[in-house]
Amino acid sequence: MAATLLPPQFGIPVVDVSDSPTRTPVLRTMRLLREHGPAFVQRQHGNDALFVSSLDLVTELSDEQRFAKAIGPALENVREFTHDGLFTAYGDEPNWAKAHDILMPAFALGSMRTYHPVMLRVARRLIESWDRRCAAGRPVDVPDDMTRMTLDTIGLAGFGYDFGSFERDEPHPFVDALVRCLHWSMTKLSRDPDGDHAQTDAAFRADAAFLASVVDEVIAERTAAGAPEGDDLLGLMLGATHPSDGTTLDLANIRDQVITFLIAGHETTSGTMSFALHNLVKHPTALRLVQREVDELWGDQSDPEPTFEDVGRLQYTRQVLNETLRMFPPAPGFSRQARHDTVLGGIPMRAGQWASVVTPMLHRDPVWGDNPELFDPSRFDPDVEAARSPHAFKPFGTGERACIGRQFALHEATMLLAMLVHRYRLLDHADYRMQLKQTLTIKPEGFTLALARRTSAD
Ligand code: MNH
Repeated sequence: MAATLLPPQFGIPVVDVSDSPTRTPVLRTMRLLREHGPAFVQRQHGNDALFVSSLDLVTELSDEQRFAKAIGPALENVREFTHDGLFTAYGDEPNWAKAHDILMPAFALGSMRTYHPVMLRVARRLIESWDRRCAAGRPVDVPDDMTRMTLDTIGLAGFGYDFGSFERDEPHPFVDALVRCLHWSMTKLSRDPDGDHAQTDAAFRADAAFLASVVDEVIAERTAAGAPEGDDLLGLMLGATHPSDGTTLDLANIRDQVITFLIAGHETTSGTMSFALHNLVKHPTALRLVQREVDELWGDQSDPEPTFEDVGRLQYTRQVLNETLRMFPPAPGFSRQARHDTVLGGIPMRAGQWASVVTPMLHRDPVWGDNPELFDPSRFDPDVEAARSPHAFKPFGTGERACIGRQFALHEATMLLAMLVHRYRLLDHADYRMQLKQTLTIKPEGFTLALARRTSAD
């Protein structure tokens, strides 16, 4: 059934979607914003959510004096299995500031130097696996392999734990359980409140318990090895004291942080890589430009050894990733709540009331010009970017609760994308048509590529 338009509140359209279930809520919200935007209230089984998309409204919401991160209904559900871990902690929960202060140094740009060798090692696992596929003339499943790569990377770089995903035919069971937990968090939002959900909830609790058990194994492996030191995330969590009060994180919170980082550290980066490869195979001119950039660095070496500094030189490759994050932000929204009674673009808001930014629509605001559906990495030429409002591009959220792992993700993705483009001809053998899969984050479902090794003539 179609969504029902109700009388507006404060001039804002109200749309009831209770009777129009969908597997991709973000596409429905995008469609409703195109029709009724830049702000509308979506009502579902009596619960209202204010969605916004314009640069003006997002600029207001980004004002940290007036607004703060909100744990909206979707994150409340994720909180069921990550509690007060960094991503789902309320701003005033003591563990947020504590963990933030302890872990920040691990995410400064300089720390990427430490992670670089591990990221390279995992990138090579992916390449070995793709070489075998390539030799066998079999296509690769892009999102599955990107998930293998990013999970192994955060496991090894953050926690010294090897998921060994490329030695498995199926995804690591952690990934399956995680995807089901995220799916539960999303579908719980549109549930019929009168239905019986006992079985679904029991299955969710079993999955959440399994995630916790994997994490306990990760921690046990480290503590069994003796002194829990080390300058990776887990070492910091177990050993580092808070810079001002000298306390450490407690074990229950460490478990929540590890789950948080294993999730946040791989789902979105994997989606970014998959969408980026999609954009490149669909846009040969951009692909050529990436090839030119990597060839300038690595020539026709068959196994280049990308250095930390090389990754910083991959300016155009980075622009391809930014443009990909504009069109397909894998975390397609975030929520903000009023710190005190205020007015948002004419909409009165009470203290604590929240609004959700629909990032893919912000990224199609008129500030992006007349052809927002056009993939065009030159939008991120440094001078073009400098002339644009910083609030027009928010794939990593905003303010003090913005993504802590941004540099980590971009270093990992830039290096891998460059290595893949350098090594392979990417063949869109199935003429892939974009089919979004949403679990909370989004990915291109069923995207496969055929591969051939590049020769110097390509
Ligand atoms: Mn990440 C917060 C997107 C990669 C760890 N991340 C956020 C937010 C967005 C986001 C959006 C803010 C959500 C909100 O306001 O409610 N993250 C991304 C994207 C990528 C990404 C698009 C990849 C591309 N994130 C990573 C990686 C890590 C990570 C990699 C860890 C290694 N992210 C986090 C954590 C938070 C976060 C932790 C919560 C930070 C906080 O609230 O203090």
